[in-house]
Amino acid sequence: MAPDDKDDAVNSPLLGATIVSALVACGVADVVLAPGSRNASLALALHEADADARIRLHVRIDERVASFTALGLAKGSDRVVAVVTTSGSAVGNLVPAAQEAKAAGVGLLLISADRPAEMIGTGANQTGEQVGAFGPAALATVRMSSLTDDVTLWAAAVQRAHAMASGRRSRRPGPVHINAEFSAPLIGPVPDVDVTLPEVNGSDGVTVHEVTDAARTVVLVGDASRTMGLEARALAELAGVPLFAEPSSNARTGTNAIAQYRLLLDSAVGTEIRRVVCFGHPTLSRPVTALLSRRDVEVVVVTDRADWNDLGSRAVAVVDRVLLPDGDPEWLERWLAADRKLAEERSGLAGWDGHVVAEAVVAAVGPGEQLFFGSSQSIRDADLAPISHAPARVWANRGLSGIDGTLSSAIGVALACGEPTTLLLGDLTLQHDMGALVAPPLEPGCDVRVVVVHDDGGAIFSTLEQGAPAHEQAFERVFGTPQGVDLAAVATALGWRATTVTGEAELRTALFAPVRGREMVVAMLGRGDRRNTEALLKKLGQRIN
Ligand SMILES: Cc1ncc(C[n+]2csc(CCOP(=O)(O)OP(=O)(O)O)c2C)c(N)n1
Ligand SMILES: [Mg+2]
Repeated sequence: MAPDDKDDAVNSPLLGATIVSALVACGVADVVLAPGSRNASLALALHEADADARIRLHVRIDERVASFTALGLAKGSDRVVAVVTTSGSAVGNLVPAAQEAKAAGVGLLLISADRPAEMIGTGANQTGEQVGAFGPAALATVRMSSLTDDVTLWAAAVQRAHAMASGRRSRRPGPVHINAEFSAPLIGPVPDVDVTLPEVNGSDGVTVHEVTDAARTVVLVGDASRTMGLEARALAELAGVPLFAEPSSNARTGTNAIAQYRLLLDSAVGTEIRRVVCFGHPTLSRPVTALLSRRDVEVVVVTDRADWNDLGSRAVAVVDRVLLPDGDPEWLERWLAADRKLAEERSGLAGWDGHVVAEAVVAAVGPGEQLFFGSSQSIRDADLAPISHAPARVWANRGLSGIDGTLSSAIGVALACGEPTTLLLGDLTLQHDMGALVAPPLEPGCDVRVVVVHDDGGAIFSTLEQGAPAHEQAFERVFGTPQGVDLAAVATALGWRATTVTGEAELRTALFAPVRGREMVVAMLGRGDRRNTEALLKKLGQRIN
């Protein structure tokens, strides 16, 4: 204990034990702990609960790794997961995972041990403003103190926090703020304003939207849970309409899925779309955003969330379910034919690039396995890969599409599901979460294969405006950011089995072996051709008739 520590902690062991017991009573199964002094009573209570098999404890030294591991555990188990830290700057390291959890709607309990409030601002060691540390990322803050010894009150506080985290009390609980700013002049003639508002699902009951004519309709699925993905796929197949499914939609399979829909949206058949039934959170491409913003396209949003996604603000209905009549078989056949034709044209271009890696990974994982995609180019390359008819369960952090915490999240999914998990990600994304390469020897392990697309820098930026020749001088230093790291050597030093591959056959051989323990496959690529390849693909897609 620090000499400036004035608090009287006689009730602290009781508080720590009460919090842990209340977590167990609420049904929390996994807790991630980052050790410290202030949270010692929680650490001991958690250790005991783990020994009694009342919870599963995961200890991580880095709070950011701990919190993204908790995020992955929560996603994989579809349950609230707690992450426990000590006081001070430790707490701030939970912010990125909290932001992702907020955006993606994942239940986390962020439990920080703090000093008594009276010591804040005195200069006492490790005293900072922890209340409010998450800003808008946290749905609410519940406070507890060992100045009392009221176990009932403490337990109730944990239960309240759990109920809010789980979303049990409403679809998506949290404070809502409307801030209207009025500038002078404040009065004048009142203009006529004609607004059309979407039909929105209510807070109780299930809203069904019946579409009477499914002509020129498509089903689009962004990042989505397995349940939602299955629902979307079933709708498309029952109605016989094309299915556009992002890699983390859990719907990218079956007879109606159009593998290269993104490239076909500007083709002749793409311009004929008149209705999109949209599930999940589409984030991957500008052509999709443009489609959802088109004035000649009616958008119907299917969601179980109060904060639905309507990228182009064009939704005519926001509902729990949609009924579609039979679509036109010719419409579906035109899409399937366009997809086949584009695939043929692309096959002549195939070289060793990110598309080949993504294709090989998608083809290598199957039912009973988990597949996690990092942000950036890898998931977009997988969005053009052939449809898998025996897909794995798929995951990605698409709430805010960060490149942070990706390996931690995938390890969390692997720990939660207990199934072989493959992660496909870029080299910078991996380096952003290098701490997660540390495999704590006393902790539960998992089978995880990390496939790194090592093109030494951010390939995605070459495809964007900053990749144009005009910015060539600055590009490598401020966008490409090559780090020159031998990732296989780093992984090996931290106890991973690592292989480096430089061609497709080698990659497929490496992926063929079953996933056992912690293994990394580093696919060495160049970034040089990215911009031209993307431009060529765009052109090929536009020309398909
Ligand atoms: C936390 C966070 N910081 C920065 C970004 C911006 N960003 C998007 S992609 C990217 C580069 C990713 O490079 P890499 O992982 O190598 O993937 P590649 O583009 O090469 O496929 C960056 C820095 C982000 N999405 N998230
Ligand atoms: Mg890269």
